Amino acid sequence: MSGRHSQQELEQVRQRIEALRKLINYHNYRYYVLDDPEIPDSEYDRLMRELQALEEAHPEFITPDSPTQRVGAEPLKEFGEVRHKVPMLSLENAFSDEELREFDARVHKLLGVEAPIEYAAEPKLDGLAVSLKYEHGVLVQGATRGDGYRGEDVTANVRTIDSIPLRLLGEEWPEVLEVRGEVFMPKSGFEKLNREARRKGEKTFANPRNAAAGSLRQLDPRVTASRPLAFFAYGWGELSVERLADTHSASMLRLRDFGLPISPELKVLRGVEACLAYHREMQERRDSLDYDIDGVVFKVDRLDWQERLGYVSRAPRWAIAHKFPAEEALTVLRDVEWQVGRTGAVTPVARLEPVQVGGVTVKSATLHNMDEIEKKDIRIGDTVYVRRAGDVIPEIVRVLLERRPPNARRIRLPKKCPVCGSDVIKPEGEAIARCTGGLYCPAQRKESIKHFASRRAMDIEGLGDKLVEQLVDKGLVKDPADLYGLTKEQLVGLERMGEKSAQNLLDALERSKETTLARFLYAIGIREVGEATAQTLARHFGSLEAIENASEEELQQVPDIGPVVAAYIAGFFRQPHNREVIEKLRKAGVRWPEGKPAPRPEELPLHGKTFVLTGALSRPREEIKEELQALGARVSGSVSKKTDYVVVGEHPGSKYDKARALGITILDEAGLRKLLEEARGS
Ligand code: I6G
Repeated sequence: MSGRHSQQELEQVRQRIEALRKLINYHNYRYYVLDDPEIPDSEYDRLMRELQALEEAHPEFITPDSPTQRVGAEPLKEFGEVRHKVPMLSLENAFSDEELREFDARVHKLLGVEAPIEYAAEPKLDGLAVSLKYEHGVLVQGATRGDGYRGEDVTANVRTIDSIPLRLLGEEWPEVLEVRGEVFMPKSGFEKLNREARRKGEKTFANPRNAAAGSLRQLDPRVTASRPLAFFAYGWGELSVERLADTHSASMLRLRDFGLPISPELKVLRGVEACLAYHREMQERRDSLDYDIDGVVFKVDRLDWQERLGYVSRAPRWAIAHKFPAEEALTVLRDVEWQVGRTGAVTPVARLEPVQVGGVTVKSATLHNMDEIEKKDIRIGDTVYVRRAGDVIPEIVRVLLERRPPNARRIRLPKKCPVCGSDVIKPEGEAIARCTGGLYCPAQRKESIKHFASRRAMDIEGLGDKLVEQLVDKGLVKDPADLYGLTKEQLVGLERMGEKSAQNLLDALERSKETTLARFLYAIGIREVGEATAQTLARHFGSLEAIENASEEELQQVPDIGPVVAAYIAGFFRQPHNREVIEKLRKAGVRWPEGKPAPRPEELPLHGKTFVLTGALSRPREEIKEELQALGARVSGSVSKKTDYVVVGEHPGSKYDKARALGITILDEAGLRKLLEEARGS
């Protein structure tokens, strides 16, 4: 007997702990490596909680490779040094089709082979190369590439990356296995991280690569754990066996069987023309991938041939990175204009000498805010590098100082709002400057009315941006409630507005009065209250009155609402002006069912449905994803037999082919719109 527990009971606990760890590791593999989860998140969380509870009661059974032990280490003073037994080399680059053909010709010549060569191909991720060392199947060390011979010991940090297994699956792995690959930040995670940082007035990252590097090189692993990092293996270093397989591609599949994520785009191609076609395909699909890539890597697939080819200086002769042409261009910054948004944010927009960037003419670019302008030392008249990445707004990367003309002008934040003349303020420590005009400012008024009328808010059909601008400019509408007082006579006097369209608009206004609390909360434009937060608020409180009267502490009890958002909500309802507009709206007949809590997750119309988005879509992916998630759907990055719908834009890639092969329902954008409308019951 040992204390309160008999030996037999302890053995049972130990066995259950062991079984739970195995189960959790297996489900991690299904989720991160195969992207084909077998169980819902709630069930996974339940297994984790059970393991945590058992380990808390029996700390003697905790091992470092337990899935509960990802974040444990205390902050470091500095990183230790790791010597790479097998150097982490770099790759030679090809910048054109011609250079790739030359590489292939060289391989043929050195090997003395005439038949087409088989190459393993995969995208080159724009992340950070790392080495992960496993001994007896347990992760014992993580290191950066450093100078190729010595890197930094980032073990505590790589342990926090959920897709990196702490213990390998199965029993087939070699005793020592050093895996090499790329740590990166998915674009969706990067956007979310920056959105949060902006909301808190904190520093944002310039791009996913910087965000990944900044997150991995943190002395406090808890910070790394809070960042959405991911990992794909691309090769190996030290091995206690001679080989994992006879080819590179088969070796990669073995790594995948051990539980390590590899690129889903890995392919074996025969001959250089197939490689060039793959390069073109990946370039077309580049924007639709959830991670940044800057080219593709080709490796001679046969390992015996790799050995014969060997190395030159610091790069293998059997591999090459075929880079994409830069999506950056030089142009001149002609002027800066200031735009005023719905919440009064005064944002600088660069007016540029038109320039072609990656096949698109760019005339303007975002300058983000004054801090960015100062950090990059941008002046009017400067020659600047403009970057266009995917469907994001082009941005100015840096200035070519040697071309600065003597009359270059400093950019100054206007003291007065360019639209209404109210003071512009930039609170200490915040990056964003704001017009203090509130709804007195026509720009804020226009934007808040456009938002109020938009499809996902009050859904007032026929009230487009141009019409809102006319209504505000003519003084017919000062706040959203004024919309419901418009008369046919007033409308018919407007540009491009006949009797019929005026009547249609009045009918649409009438229809919009019947709404839901969540839509109404979203429509009134409280800062940081998007669709999802509005739904959570509505579900939690059930009535507008309860939200209006909630204290900041009570608001913080709602899932996902922190102190900043709680302060915005409470502040909004403290403003007499806002309460008056709400009262006016209610008097005009705007109504919603109250008292009833909104649906629970399992009652949402798309609960349990998995969607995959592919190809170039007409709206930002993040926006579509949020709409789907607000209706209860899951959005996944890859197609499997568990996928219910694949939404296809232009130039879809292999996900489309896979969906067709698996007989999964395929939707174009119109089909998606219809499905969303049906789900919303609108
Ligand atoms: O930096 C790299 C990125 C991707 C690589 C690499 C890779 O394969 C997909 N492969 C090797 C062999 C090396 N660096 C040295």
